[in-house]
Amino acid sequence: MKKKFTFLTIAVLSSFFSCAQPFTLPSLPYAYDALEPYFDEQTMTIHHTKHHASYVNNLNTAVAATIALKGKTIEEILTSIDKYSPAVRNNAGGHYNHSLFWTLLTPKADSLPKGPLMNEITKTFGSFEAFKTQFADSAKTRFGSGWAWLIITKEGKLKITSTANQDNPLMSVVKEKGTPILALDVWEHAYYLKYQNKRPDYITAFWKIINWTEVQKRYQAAK
Ligand code: MN3
Repeated sequence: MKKKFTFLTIAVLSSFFSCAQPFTLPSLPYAYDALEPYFDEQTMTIHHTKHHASYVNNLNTAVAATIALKGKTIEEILTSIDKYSPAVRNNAGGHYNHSLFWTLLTPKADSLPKGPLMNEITKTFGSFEAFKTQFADSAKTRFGSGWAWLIITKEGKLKITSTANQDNPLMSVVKEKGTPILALDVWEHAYYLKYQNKRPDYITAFWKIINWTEVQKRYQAAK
């Protein structure tokens, strides 16, 4: 009886582990329509259940086919991304960037950051308005698809950057590296249904739904 139980346990566990996918699509921390009227329900639904989901699926497929990727965390993959294929770069980036992006949005947004982060933004950029302008310019001028970032450099300084495609500031291949604490997706799939060609209007809407509590938390953790 005991032997049979052990055998069964091993069989169940091994089938579980052989099917288990290393990366999974995280749930959104709010409903698909919660960010209306700034980010619309249809865009949020497609963005999460189709775009983000396919980065996760493609990343899992790439991991299954690459021995060197087995057991690696997303951060470990990104910081040595130069060792892997373009498929890993695009999909590991896509998964990390979107997982972060969702947590930086909220229907209950404060209009301004508070405390040490606000002080540091003012010190670095002159004023919150100046920071906003510089971040928005970075998002507007990213040609084609990509992301705008607020990062903390290894010297502990705030810096605004942007990257192409699904690259991000953790990747070994990007010029301006750091820990991202704020991110904006400027791929057309993020705004086209509601804003069409008007990327600046989408960027204006973004300021209304930033989760500054989360940005502040990431700032404190990275310092
Ligand atoms: Mn996207």
